[in-house]
Amino acid sequence: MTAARLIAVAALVFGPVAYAPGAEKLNILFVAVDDLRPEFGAYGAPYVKSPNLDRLAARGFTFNRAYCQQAVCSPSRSSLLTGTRPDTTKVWDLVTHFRTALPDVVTLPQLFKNNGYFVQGMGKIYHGGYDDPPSWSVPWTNARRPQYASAENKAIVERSKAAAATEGKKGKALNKAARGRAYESADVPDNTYQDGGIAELVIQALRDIKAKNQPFFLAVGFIKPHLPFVSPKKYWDLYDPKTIALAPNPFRPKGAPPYAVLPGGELRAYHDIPAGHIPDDLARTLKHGYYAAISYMDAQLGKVLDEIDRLGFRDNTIVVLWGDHGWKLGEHDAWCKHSNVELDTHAPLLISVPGLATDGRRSDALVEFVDIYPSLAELAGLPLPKHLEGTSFAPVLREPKTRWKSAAFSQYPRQANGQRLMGYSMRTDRYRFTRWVERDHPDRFVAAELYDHQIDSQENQNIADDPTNAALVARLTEQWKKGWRGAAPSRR
Ligand SMILES: [Ca+2]
Repeated sequence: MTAARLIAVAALVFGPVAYAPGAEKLNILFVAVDDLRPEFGAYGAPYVKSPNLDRLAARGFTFNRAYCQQAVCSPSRSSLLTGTRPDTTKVWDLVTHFRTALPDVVTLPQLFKNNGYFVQGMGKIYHGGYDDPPSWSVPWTNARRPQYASAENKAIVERSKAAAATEGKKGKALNKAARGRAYESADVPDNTYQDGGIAELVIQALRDIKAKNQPFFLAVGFIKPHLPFVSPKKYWDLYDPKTIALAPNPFRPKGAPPYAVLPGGELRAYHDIPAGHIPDDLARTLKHGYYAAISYMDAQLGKVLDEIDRLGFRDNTIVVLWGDHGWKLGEHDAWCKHSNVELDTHAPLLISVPGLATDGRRSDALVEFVDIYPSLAELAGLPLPKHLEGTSFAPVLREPKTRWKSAAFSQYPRQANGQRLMGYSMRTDRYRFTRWVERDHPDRFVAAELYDHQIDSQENQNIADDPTNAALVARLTEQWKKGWRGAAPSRR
């Protein structure tokens, strides 16, 4: 009997063969979720129905305090996928490709491809139309679906498109103006919308991969709960709108510069959304739609996890899931992302690793999305490229209370008072400390924000200018100047 046969027989008799380092390459299922903030079951919010995210957390590991490097799609994703920070990718907006500044960078999927993996991407991985062909073994694919299913929204889109055309808008500008409502509940099957189509593509891809007998890295990008909050009615029906609580702090952080938090222009691009304060009834409908969109995406994730189990991949596949940044649902009288506040920079990160006893464990360690690249590489036993700017969090998975990073860093650019600014934000165990500087002269200080999470977890009161905090601000400024390099854990 051959060794392979012996193992197969042993597997039949004793159950799945446990992963032993070096014996077999671990597969990676890499799941990106667009605009998912850490408000669902696994993050202590049981009123959001997320049985499959919670299932992943129960079999894996939950990072309570993971931070994106810039709270908007492309900058966050470009940073995560290259393992470098926005000041290195030079991607601070939605129109720049990271290959402009980093033409030869080896991305995370590309590293796996270069090391003998079959690497495939589907759905929203890189932002919008900015694909990266060197990342994949086969061309990236997507499930194209109409954005809306309801006759009402389709009619609104047609009307706004016609109006925009008479204003002389063309091409991208025309498409941008053709928006329906910010939400939709339609009695339609899951695969009417894109994420249902993605789940079908992924299931087929996993079956095809099963036949290849090659380790795989499969990147899956779900686009909900990104705006518009469209999902089948059955997911809306999981919630009673009367029980949906509105944000407890509908005001801007007191004492913060006016540009620190903006009202959320992205939401206002949708039909019938007022420019100023969102009335309570509409706010409740929007939150209802956001939660329903999470539940819809969650059900698609469940189909993928079921297929992983059915095909016998569970015991040799790392599953990692991240939301690309946080979101404000009326907190600070604001909506969407696009800032340095905790609600925008704090994002979900779940991972299950065969062979590590991660089941249901969690950690308060400060980790950054730039750490995901070196972590997956280390867990799969691949060599770490030299260009990386994060630290593998594998030691935290082994020991959740391990002494870890002293801070996590995010940033956000702003145009204010005719000046180009960059806010560099540092989250320590207790504080969020942000310094706004001139973008073209980072040594020129403009303003500071300081929030004490021990007494102000919602960041409602900027205490940077309080004279009694002068020594604290001086100490945090010193730490801030050392930046991410100064915050790295010492690894034995
Ligand atoms: Ca996003």
